[in-house]
Amino acid sequence: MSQPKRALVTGVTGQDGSYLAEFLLGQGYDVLGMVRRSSTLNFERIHHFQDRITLVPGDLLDQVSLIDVLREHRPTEVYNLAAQSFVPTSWSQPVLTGEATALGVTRILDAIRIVDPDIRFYQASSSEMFGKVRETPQNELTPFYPRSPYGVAKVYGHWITINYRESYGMHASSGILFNHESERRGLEFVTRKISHGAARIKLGQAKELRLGNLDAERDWGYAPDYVRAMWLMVQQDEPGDFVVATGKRHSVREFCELAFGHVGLDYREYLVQDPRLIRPAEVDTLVGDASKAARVLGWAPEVGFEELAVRMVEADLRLLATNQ
Ligand code: NAP
Ligand code: G4F
Repeated sequence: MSQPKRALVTGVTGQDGSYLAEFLLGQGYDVLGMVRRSSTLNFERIHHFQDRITLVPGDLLDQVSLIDVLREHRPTEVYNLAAQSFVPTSWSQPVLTGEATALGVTRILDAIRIVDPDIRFYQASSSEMFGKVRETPQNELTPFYPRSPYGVAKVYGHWITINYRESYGMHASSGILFNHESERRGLEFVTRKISHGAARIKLGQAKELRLGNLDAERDWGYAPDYVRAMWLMVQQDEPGDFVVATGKRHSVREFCELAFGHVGLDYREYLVQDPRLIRPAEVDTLVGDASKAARVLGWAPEVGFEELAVRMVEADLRLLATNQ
C-alpha cells in the first residue's frame, strides 16, 4: 500500500492555513501544522480538527527550527503561508515584516535544499506586489510596484522562490493571490471589520464603525476556494507562478452597503471616516486576470462577492449572539 502524502503547513493557525489543513485532510494527507511559541493558545481556527493533525514547533525567524522540523517529520510538500500579513503593521514594524515575510522564505527554502530538495514548495505571494498598478487587470507578467514594506517583502519572497526553482531545480511555485476573505478572517482586515461591526451594531453592542479609505477597490474572493488553487499548483508536473483572483473589483463602500444592508441597516448612519486609518501609501485598485490558473489548473472561484459578505455577516451574528 502506498504511503499517504505528508504536507507541512506554516501559518496553520491563520485563516488560509486552517482551511488548507482541512482541505489536505480531505485529500488523505498526513498534515503537519507549524506553530510558533505563544504565551496563550491561539488555536481558534483549528481546534475543531486539531486532533487530526500533528502540531510541530517552529518559527520563520529561526533557521534551525525549520531544518529540525523537516528532518524529523519528512514532509513531501511544504506550503509556506506564515507571514506578518497585515499591511499597516508593516509600516510600524518594517524590519520584523522583512524578517518573516521576506527572509523567512529564504530560510524555509534553504532548509528544504539542505534536508530534501525533492520536497515540493508553495509560496504565498500577494497581489500587494502590484501596488501602484502598471496595467489592469494584473497577470503573472505585470511588473511589480509595491506600496508598503509588506508588498516589498512579498516581492522578495516571490523572486527568491523563482531563484531556488532556477538555481536548484526545485519544484517551487508562487501563488499570486488577490484578497480572499472568510468567516475566519482576522478582525483587523477591512471585510471582517465591517461584517463584525455591522453585526455588533445590529445586536446593540456598538453604535458606530470607524474606517479609512472607502473608495479603495479590491478583487475579493473566498478563502476556501483559494486554498484549492494552492494545492493544484503543487500537483502540477512543472512548478510555476499563478495569479488567483475573481477578475471582479468592488469598493470598501460596496462591502459596507452589502453587509449593513443584509441586517436591514443603512451604513451611512453608522460609519465614521477616521483619517488615522488612511495609509501612508495606498493601493487604490487591484483586479486580477486568473486565466492561466483556469487554463493550467482548471481552477475557478465558486463563491462570489455578495455571498461572501452575507456568509461573513451571518457568521458574526451567530458568534456575537453566543457570546452575549
Ligand atoms: P494570517 O491569518 O495573518 O495568518 C498568518 C500566519 O502566519 C499565522 O498562523 C501566524 O501565526 C503565522 N506567522 C506569523 N509570523 C510567523 C513566524 N515568524 N513564524 C511562524 N509563523 C508565523 O494570514 P492569511 O490571511 O491566512 O494569509 C496567509 C498567507 O497568504 C500570508 O503569507 C499572507 O501574507 C498571504 N496572502 C494572503 C492574502 C489574503 O487575502 N488573505 C492574499 C495574498 C497573500 P500566529 O497565529 O502565531 O500569529
Ligand atoms: O483588508 P485590508 O487590510 O487588506 P489589504 O491591505 O488589501 O491586504 C490583504 O490583502 C493582500 C492581498 O492583496 C494580502 F497580501 C495581505 O496579506 C492582506 O491579506 O485592506 C483593504 C483595503 C485597503 O485599501 C485599506 O486602505 O481596505 C481599506 N480600508 C479602509 N478602511 C481599511 C480600513 N483596511 C483596514 N484594514 N481597516 C480599515 O479600517
